[in-house]
This record gives sequence, C-alpha cells and structure tokens, in this order.
Amino acid sequence: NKEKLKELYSKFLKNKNANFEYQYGTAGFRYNHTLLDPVMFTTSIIAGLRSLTLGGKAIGIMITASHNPPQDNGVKIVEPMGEMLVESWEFYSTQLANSLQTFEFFEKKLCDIINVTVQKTIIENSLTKNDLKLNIVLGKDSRESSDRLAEIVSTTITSVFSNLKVKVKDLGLVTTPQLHYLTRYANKEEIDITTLKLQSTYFPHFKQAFIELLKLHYKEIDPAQVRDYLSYFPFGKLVIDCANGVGSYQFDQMIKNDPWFQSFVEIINDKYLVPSSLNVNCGADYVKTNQRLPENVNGLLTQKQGASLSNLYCSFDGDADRVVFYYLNEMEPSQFDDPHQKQQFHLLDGDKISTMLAKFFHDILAQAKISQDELKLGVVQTAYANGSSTLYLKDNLKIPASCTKTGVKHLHHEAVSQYDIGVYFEANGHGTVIFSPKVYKVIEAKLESIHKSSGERVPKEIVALKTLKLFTELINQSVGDAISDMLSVIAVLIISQKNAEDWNKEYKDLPNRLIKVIVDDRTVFKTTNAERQLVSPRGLQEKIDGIVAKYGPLARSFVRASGTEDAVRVYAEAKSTEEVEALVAEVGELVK
Ligand code: 16G
Ligand code: ZN
Repeated sequence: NKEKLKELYSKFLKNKNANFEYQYGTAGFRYNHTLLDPVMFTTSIIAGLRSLTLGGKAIGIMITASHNPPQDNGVKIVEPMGEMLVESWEFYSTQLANSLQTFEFFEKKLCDIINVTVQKTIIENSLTKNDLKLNIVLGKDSRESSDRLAEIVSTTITSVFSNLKVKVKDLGLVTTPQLHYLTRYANKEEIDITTLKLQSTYFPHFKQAFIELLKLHYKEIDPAQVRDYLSYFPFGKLVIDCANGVGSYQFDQMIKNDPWFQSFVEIINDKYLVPSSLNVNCGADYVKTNQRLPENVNGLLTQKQGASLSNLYCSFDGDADRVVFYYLNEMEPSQFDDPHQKQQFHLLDGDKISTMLAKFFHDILAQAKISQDELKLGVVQTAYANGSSTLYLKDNLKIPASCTKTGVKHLHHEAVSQYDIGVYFEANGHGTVIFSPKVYKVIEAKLESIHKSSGERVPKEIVALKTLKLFTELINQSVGDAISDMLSVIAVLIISQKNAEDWNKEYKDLPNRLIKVIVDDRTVFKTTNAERQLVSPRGLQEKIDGIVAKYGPLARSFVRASGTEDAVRVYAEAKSTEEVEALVAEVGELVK
C-alpha cells in the first residue's frame, strides 16, 4: 500500500539522524530509544514479509534492550519455531533500515527485497493473492519507550499490509522467552494467534512439569499435601531479583494464585512500573559483571540474619532471558574488612548452571542405561566460559565441550548440530538445553521395552527415563528463559539433594575480570577461533600473547568488539585476583 507507506515513511522519519548506520546485531537492533522509530518501521515491514514468505506462519517481534540501561531499547524478530531470525534476513533488515535517505531510494530497496523474497516464494509455490497471509505476535518489555515503539509496529503492519489477511497479536508486557514460546506454540499447534494466552499455555506448562518431577521423586508424599515437598528443599527461600523488569510482573502472574509457590519464593527488585529503575544496581548483568549482590539483598540480610544464610538467590535480567544464582555464607572474622559485611558472596553463573545440568543429565543417562553412542550429550560454551569449567567438563565429567562465538544463535546452532542433548549457556546466564527428536524416541522405546519385559528391571531405570522426559518439558527449548532455567536448576538441586554450597564445590572458578574499553573504531577488531584470537589490527594478538605468557599456564585473555555497545571488551583470567587485575589492565592499555 504505497500511499500508506509514504505517509508512515514521513511520519517515523521525523527524528531521523541521516548519517546513522543501523546494524542488526547479536540481539537485533539495539540503541538509545530516540534512534529507533525509523528502525521499528522498517523492521515491522521485514517481519511482515518474513511471515508472508512462510505462508503466514506466525513471526514474533520483541521490543526490548535486555540488560541495557533504561534509555535504550531495541527490537528483534523471532522465527516460527522460536529461533532467532535467519542470517539472510538479518541482512535484509540492516539494508532496509539504512535505506531511508529518500522515499524513492527506500521504495527501490524494498522492491528489491520483495523480489528476492515474497515474489520468489509466490512464483515457486504458485500462490495466489488469496494465499497471502501474515501473522505477527508482538511483545515488549517494561521500558518507558516500549509502548511508543510497539504502537509503531502495529500501525506499520496493519497499514502497510492492509490489502492482505493480516493479524497482529499484541501480548503487551511479556518476557523475551515468553514471546518465543508463544510464537512457537502458535505455529506448532496451528492456532489462531488472536487466541494466544499465557494463562492457558506457558504458566501451567512449566508449573506442571516442575510439580510432576517432585511427585516422581518423592512418591511417599500425598500430592494433595503439596506443602510437604518443601521439607525436601535444600534451601530456605528462593529470593529472585527481577532487575525491576518485566520478569517480576510475569513471575508474579505465574504464582499469584498459587500459595504453595508463594510460600518458598520472595521476589525483590520488582518495580517494573518505575522504568527508570530497570537494571539499575540489580539484575543478572550487574551481579555477574560486578560479582556482587544486587541492591536490596543486603537490607534483607540484616533484617533476617540467620535464616537468609540458607537462602538461594538468583537474578534475572531486564527481559528475563538470563539468570545467575548466588548464595552467602558466614566468613571467618579474619576474612572481612567491613564489620557489617559478615557474609561472603558466591556466584553461580551460567558456567556453573551448564556444568550442573550436564552432570545431572550424564548421571540420568547412566541410570537409564543409555550410552553416549545412543544419545550424545555435550556442552556449548563461549570464550567467556571460565577456564575451570571447561577443564572440569573435559577432565572430571568427560563430557565434550565446544566453543562458539558470543550470541545465543551461535550456541544454539552448535548444540542442535552436534548433540542430542545439547546444554548451552553463556557465562552471563543466557542459555538452555535442547533435546533432539532422537531423545524422545529412545525414551519411548526404552519405556516400552521395560513394560514388555515384565518388571525384571529396576524401577530406578524407569524413574530416570521419566525424569529425562519431564526435563524436556520443564526446559524452554526455544530459547534461554530465566523462569524455566530457574525452575530446572532448583529441580536438579531438590532431586539430587544438593545445596548451593555442594553445587559450588564441584569446581573452583579462576579469578576473572571483564572490562570495557572505548575506542575510536571498534570495527577494526576482527577475531577468529570463536573470538579467542584477533586477526586485526595486525600484530596486536602477538602482543597480547606476550603479556599473557608472563602470567603462567592458567592465564588467558582475549579482546573482541561488542555487538551491542560501541566499545571493545577485554576479558582475562588468571590464578589470583591480583594477577587478573594486572593482566586485564595491561591488555586494556594495549587496546586503547
Ligand atoms: C546479546 C546476546 C547475548 C550476548 C550479548 C553479548 C542474544 C539474544 N543476546 O545480548 O547472548 O551475551 O549480546 O553482548 O543473542 P556484547 O556483544 O556486547 O558483548
Ligand atoms: Zn536479556
């Protein structure tokens, strides 16, 4: 609809900074919100075209800037099965976003894209105009600018494609993984997107899988006495820092009519209605980067000293696709400088989560008598994974581990292509587990053969198989999901009767440090070998190697351009805190 197109073009370009170059990066487009109106316009068109080329399959659009500060925002497109947008379409998105100099130029670019996408699909599949449908599922986080940006998406889709069969389902305030989940659900179940509801899909699904696991492992408890399961919890309360983001609203929705969940959960940093507090001194990124407690945990400690030492804490990020855990224990008096701070903080990050899940599935497979040849279990990490975690996987657990570039889509792809049970997590707490179709087949086949062989085998094997099956439900396989990951982690702790300290003891993290360096042009920093080595600027890697060599065999440092900020990141680890500080500073100096 050209008239509409032109009208919207002028409308959303009011604040356009003509020289700005947009880039669909690791997590879509992400900038200060004032730069985003034109991009919302072009990205909506791209999402609409994507749906058209897939015969009207539902495509997701999520408006969020995750852990970034409150003034930022962003947008990303979700594929029908809940994956991230395919790479060729990232390219179209970038092209169209950078074609807004004049309407003629924009129109030409759009026609080019339509020709190689929709037009091609129409010809190849001999579609008629009647076959052309498009379905968009829209979600947003709690930022102040999110409403305005969501409005642009709805307006653009409904007006630009007004002559086709268009449906837009605005889910309102949802977490990123919920948007992925519902998009996938709509396509899998082939339902009308306008009927999508979290209350009848996402919430009961994950709660049910969690409770079923407890029932399976604690059969002696009358399921009607759900409260009694609490006596098996290896921690006091589960305290959830929601980064003052949408996670607090959604998790509250999930448990609000459920006194049992409420009895062991405490939500803090839940001011999602105060957008200026989003991610400020709290949330997964703050806790992981600063390796310290978020705001409002300290207060809690002084109030309820004793009890809180048995608590398990976790932090979500701003859109609840990441989670990290932590706990506190009493320090020896000699260990604290500040007399008010008597507890020591222990971080259980994405690496700790992935190694624990990998060990758990490894044991479950053994109990179910499934060999590595039958189902291949593996872990996918990035260069940011702590060196100790990689050694622990390889030497202690003997589980294969691969390393990919940063960004969920790379880890996801590796997990799907290499393993039947692929555990992938970034150190920052972003990740999930994926199960190949073979996993389901093997479980069914084994369960069936056990039934036939008239009960000669031990029930342990059956429990293991059923446990595995329930975990395929409890885990949100479409994308990393703080709520689902959190429930999975506590289910593992409860089933294996481990507390946070037991979990942490498996291996000891090497001291590590991540810093940000502002440079003139970050695009000159090009890497290879899963971002662990620089190929440009020339000669820089040799210099880094020279510095690292001074810090002994465990030391490691690498440099890469951020995909979400205009900066370069320098990571280092070494055997002591002093050494890691010196190492990161030295490499940082080199980069400047
Ligand atoms: C994005 C990625 C996240 C990654 C981060 C790295 C997705 C959905 N998100 O937030 O996984 O850890 O970027 O940021 O892929 P950086 O490139 O600025 O270091
Ligand atoms: Zn996030």
